[in-house]
Amino acid sequence: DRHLTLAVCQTGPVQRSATRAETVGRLVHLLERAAAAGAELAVFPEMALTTFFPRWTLDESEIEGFYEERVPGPQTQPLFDAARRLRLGFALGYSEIADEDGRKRRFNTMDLVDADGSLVGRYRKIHLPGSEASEAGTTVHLERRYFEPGNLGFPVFAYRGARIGLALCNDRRWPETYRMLCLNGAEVVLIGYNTPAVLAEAPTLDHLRMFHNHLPMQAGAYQNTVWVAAAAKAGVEEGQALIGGSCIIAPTGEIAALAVSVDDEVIVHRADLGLIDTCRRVNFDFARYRRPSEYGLIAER
Ligand code: CDT
Repeated sequence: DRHLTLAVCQTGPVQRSATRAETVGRLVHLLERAAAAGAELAVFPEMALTTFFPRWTLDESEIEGFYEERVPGPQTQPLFDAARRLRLGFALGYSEIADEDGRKRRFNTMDLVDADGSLVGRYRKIHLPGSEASEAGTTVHLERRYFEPGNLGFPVFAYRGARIGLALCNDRRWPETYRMLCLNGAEVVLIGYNTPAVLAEAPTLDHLRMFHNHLPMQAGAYQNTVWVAAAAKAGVEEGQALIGGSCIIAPTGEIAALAVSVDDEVIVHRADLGLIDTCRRVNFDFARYRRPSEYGLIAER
């Protein structure tokens, strides 16, 4: 009888004027609410500490303050102290600046933190959407200007006896993300996202934004027999509307819990990890039925 009580800590917007201390304070409060609801693992959004700055074209001097040089740092320490006090681990998305290969490298990162506040593992976003420079007729989304693609693969980490994978925003739309995590043994996939409610390049798809949020996560959960817990940064941030729809999805593909606001909100579900085996018995006995020898093209192109 294996269970893990998951909490998704959705946040409302983080405006550019917000201080790190204010934002970290909001996250601590959400973690306290998650702990009070019995959560054993919580997930925060992508870039949870700052506004989604890739919506602007900024120069080097303007972007510095959006990145973390180390986590925990002086301003983020209260969140790690809260984890230890509450005995509740979490996944946190943030912008990372790392000294690697003799240069400064920037990644869109998510850390998994243990219930004692120590680092369990790190993921760096692989699928970076948007462009390097703003393009006429499209919603400005410059992740490719501000980040390099992740270089840590799709790692899976042990947490309280469960196997946890991490993914960030656009990663959730790609089947390869879930399959790689599944093949690495994931039982739970934690996701953070910042998703504009409308895209200038495709107004005819506006009514599908929430459908296209849930569709790939439900399919990813079902086809890979994993639990998915996904946290939005939602609401109107610097004049741009971001979707909510944070959710916890079972390996059956069912949405087990769903946020109803576009503000700070905690949703909780006691995830039955045994359901993974049931779903594997029904159809997805991967070792028995998959035919990797026929799938080579997927890794070639
Ligand atoms: N943050 C992030 O990856 N957002 C993307 C929007 C891309 S719009 C060019 C998403 O897939 O939701």
